[in-house]
Amino acid sequence: MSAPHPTTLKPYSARIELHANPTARRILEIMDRKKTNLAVSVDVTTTAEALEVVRRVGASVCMVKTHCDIIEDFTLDFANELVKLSKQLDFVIFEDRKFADIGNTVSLQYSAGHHRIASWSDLTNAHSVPGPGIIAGLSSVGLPLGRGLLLLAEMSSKGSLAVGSYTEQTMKMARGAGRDFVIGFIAQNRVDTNSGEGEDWLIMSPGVGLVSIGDKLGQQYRTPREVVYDSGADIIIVGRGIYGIQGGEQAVKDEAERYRTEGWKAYEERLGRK
Ligand code: S5P
Repeated sequence: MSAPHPTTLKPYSARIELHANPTARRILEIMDRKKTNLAVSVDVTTTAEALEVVRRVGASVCMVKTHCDIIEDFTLDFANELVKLSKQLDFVIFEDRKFADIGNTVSLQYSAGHHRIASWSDLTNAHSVPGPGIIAGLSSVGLPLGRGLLLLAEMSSKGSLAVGSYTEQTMKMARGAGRDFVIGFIAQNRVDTNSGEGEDWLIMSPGVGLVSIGDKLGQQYRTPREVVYDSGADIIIVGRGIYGIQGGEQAVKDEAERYRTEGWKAYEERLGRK
């Protein structure tokens, strides 16, 4: 086993001061305050269902992840309600938009259109494939609003091309852009190798499940412990494992707590490696 990445030995609370970006600071503050490294992905197709899931899981999470383009009755009133809940229940909103175009186009996709993502989402993400202009375009909209950006350095799906030198180049692109807007990565591993003193990135990993090992469409799952302890990720992102559980309202709430407990236990265990 190689030595653990130094960032994984620091408590979330000690990493707050290493970030200037307000969204990154808020995420770490919430994680520390609520003792949770769980993000729930609310991949349902109506606003009523989405708000219901958020109300059930809100107390257990540091973040709620959305795909606003799958919600058939999306309105800005819904977004405002989500923002209200994010304040009441203390979590950050992450619109998983996976931008992937030239800077000018993504700046419009982020600020305008039906969804006006930048107006309500604290965090969003982008593929690195178009080059650094994508960061500049999104930053021109998001930075003045205090928003944050993650780059997709790796993916959880089988056969992903985001591996090896693609992942390395993505990391380099983030470093080149600076940490005022890019705050971390969607990745399966601690891709921030050779970090300098005070250089801190948030690693968020989807593809997390306690029961299932995958789906029929290439998704691959690992347990919270594998993700947080073995691979050193900071946040686990869970979708169907929580909102898809059978058994009604209480079951969803209980399952979120179960993932929160597992994720936190793995984090405490990794701190003990010192
Ligand atoms: O590599 C990735 C990146 C993301 S953001 N793999 C993923 O699965 N995701 C997202 O995480 C995906 O779009 C979905 O919203 C969530 C995983 O959902 P689950 O139901 O499989 O847990």
